[in-house]
Amino acid sequence: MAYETILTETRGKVGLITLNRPQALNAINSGLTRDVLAALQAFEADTTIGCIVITGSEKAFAAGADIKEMQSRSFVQSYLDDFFAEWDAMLRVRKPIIAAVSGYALGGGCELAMACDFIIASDTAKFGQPEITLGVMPGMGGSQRLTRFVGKSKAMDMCLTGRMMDAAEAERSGLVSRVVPAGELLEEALKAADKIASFSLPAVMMNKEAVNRSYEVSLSEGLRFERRVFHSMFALEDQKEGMSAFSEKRKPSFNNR
Ligand code: CO8
Repeated sequence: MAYETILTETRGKVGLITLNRPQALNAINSGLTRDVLAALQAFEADTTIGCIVITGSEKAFAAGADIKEMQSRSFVQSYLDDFFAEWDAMLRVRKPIIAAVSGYALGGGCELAMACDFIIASDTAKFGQPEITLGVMPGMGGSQRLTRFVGKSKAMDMCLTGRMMDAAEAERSGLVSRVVPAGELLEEALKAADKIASFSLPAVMMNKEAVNRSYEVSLSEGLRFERRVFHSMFALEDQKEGMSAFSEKRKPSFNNR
């Protein structure tokens, strides 16, 4: 499929999506929304792919929703279209998605990164929810996900003042899983993705599902869910292979069954 606002490629078992609207610092317009969601669905359906990476440019992961496209919207249009609800499709992607963030991840850009399963940041990354400076608020999950990542105090600070958080603060606060030197960002993200893709895909997907469940349910329900999924994993050929390989002191060869 031909995309206008992103580049896609496969690197072994990893699907790579590069946001590519340099003239607008990868601002998220309707075309980019359509393209990213289609690419995610294509990688999800591709049985050779075990992990997906979304990245941007050195200067910007994405500088937010496209303000110029949004500015003349009306309430009725936004309500009837359920503006930005199409991003809910990202939650249905069951393979892991890593955000590799360099430069600005602002507004919808920060929200897109947070909708991924984890964020690897370059030391130049800057995160923020500056919607307040435009007379609005986060609309793609920022007020909810940022609060879960960094806690109420910092989330309030970011949403109410619109200030940016640098990579070191983002790592300290639990927003990103690791920070790497700018020149090594893609390599490190692809290395992590490649590692994930080398494991049993059903086991990877069940791990993702269980961690995500912890955001939605009580601890006791989450523990019950984890235990049930854990029990079911003994039906996997890959569980037999993984544990046999350990006992036999050899590398496992998973076949996603
Ligand atoms: N939308 C549209 N165009 C943008 C955006 C954007 N978010 N960000 C940058 N651009 C454009 C600029 O207009 C400029 O275009 P041009 O050359 O034609 O003037 C080009 O990208 C380069 O940008 P700058 O010249 O501004 O570059 P600087 O290096 O000087 O500054 C900044 C970089 C600080 C990132 C600056 O561009 C900036 O502040 N951008 C806006 C950041 C922002 O406010 N983002 C939040 C947007 S709102 C949002 O995301 C809400 C999401 C949820 C909404 C849901 C509603 C239901």
